[in-house]
Amino acid sequence: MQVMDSTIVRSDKTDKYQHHDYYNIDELLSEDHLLARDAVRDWVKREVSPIIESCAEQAKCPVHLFKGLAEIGAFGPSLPAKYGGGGMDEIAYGIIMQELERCDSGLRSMASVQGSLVMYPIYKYGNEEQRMKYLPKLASGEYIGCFGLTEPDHGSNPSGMTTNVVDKGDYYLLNGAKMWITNSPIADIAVVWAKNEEGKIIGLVVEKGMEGFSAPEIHGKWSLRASITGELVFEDVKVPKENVLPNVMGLKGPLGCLSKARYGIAWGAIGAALDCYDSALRYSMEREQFGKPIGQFQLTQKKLAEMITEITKAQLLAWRLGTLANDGKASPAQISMAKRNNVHMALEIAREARQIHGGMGITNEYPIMRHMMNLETVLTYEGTHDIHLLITGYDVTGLNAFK
Ligand code: TGC
Ligand code: FAD
Repeated sequence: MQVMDSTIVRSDKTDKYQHHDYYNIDELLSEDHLLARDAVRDWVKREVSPIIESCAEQAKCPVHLFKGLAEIGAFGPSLPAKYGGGGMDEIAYGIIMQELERCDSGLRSMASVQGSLVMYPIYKYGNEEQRMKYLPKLASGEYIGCFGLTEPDHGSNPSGMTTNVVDKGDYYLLNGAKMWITNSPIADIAVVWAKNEEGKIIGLVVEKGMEGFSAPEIHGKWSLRASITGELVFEDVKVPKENVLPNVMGLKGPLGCLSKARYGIAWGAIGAALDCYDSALRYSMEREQFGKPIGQFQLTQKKLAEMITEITKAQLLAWRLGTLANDGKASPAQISMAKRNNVHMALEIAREARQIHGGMGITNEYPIMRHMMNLETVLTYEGTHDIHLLITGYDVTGLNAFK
């Protein structure tokens, strides 16, 4: 059982976040969606909001929260209950990610990686033995997982990866390195993508403690500071053959997981935007200059009105994507459009909200700079802003800019 790091400080400030639903989008949600959202919001306000600034300031991942995240059903909300998932639909998954990222993108990352990038591939591409071995432990937070696709020399272009396996009869010999891996230094298992001797990409579950496997931490991040990031280094690691995910081969394996996680980010980023908007709206009522609240000036109103307009558009995009996903009809390109639009929207809103807060906007009194810095990562990981644009470009023209 992980206990809270004693250097993390609990603030006595109250999380005053109010619910903003300009287009009555709640009416599109079911009772189950609303219950799931309220449970996550209550937990976040109670357990995470009071410590998140301290975690970010000290670059400490609140590892003790894995169990709590499991209890509120944040790991694999739309995976089958038989394997420890929530058995809910894709909109419930989205709304849970939104509530987590309303607090911090790093908190949402903890859940995205565990549910969509570790549990999902084991569920989708693994055999029954692998599912029963790993999924319940991941769902309960007993195991922490990570996902290794990116390499030092292959980020946007994972098909160029050089991490590789050689068949040694009863095991595979794994060599190579992965870079920028969320949770790697604290992970019990890593879902790793590597090329076999035919140059085909396969997925393997690498376990902590295997000889030749290490996961050093990457330090010095000014973004996603409450999330831990590291490398994965494989030096002649003997991976038993039963750890290979048997039901997928090729880049579509990891990209299929990314579709799941990018979908969650399309919802999650709205949470960060809502938190910035909420703070800016309240501040604009409280802060007076020239004898009146700054919210009374037309230029402040323009900012606030544009913020809620963009948030509302993003909410509708996410909701429609959710209904398509529930019918199994959300295409990777549609997911790319929503991830790209909603993350960029959130980053722009964080910048406008910072201006409304004036000098106070750069302090840790308000969540704005933390969200803004986090969103710089969110704009880049899971496919950069420009890569998603090129995916849309390919989809509408049929012409592939990557080849
Ligand atoms: P391409 O030839 O287009 O595709 C190869 C195969 O994959 C299929 N496919 C997909 N399948 C499912 N979902 C998707 N989103 C898919 N996109 C493509 C495709 O149909 C094809 O299948 P098949 O059967 O024909 O073999 O591949 P390409 O090499 O040209 O690459 C295309 C490109 C550039 C779009 C792709 O490489 C890409 O998306 N690059 C971005 C890399 C990326 O997003 N990396 C993310 C790393 S993980 C991460 O950031 C986690 S952050 C975690 C946290 O939240 O903390
Ligand atoms: P590059 O691919 O080198 O891109 C640099 C710039 O070039 C970008 O602006 C990009 O858009 C542009 N560019 C590249 N190709 C093209 C092109 N064809 N046309 C136009 N522009 C182009 N990865 C994992 O596998 N697992 C994780 O858990 C994970 N977690 C992460 C956590 C953090 C905090 C960060 C920062 C990253 C994480 N990543 C993870 C890696 C992330 O997915 C990559 O950073 C991302 O895919 C971009 O790769 P890169 O950083 O190598 O940038």
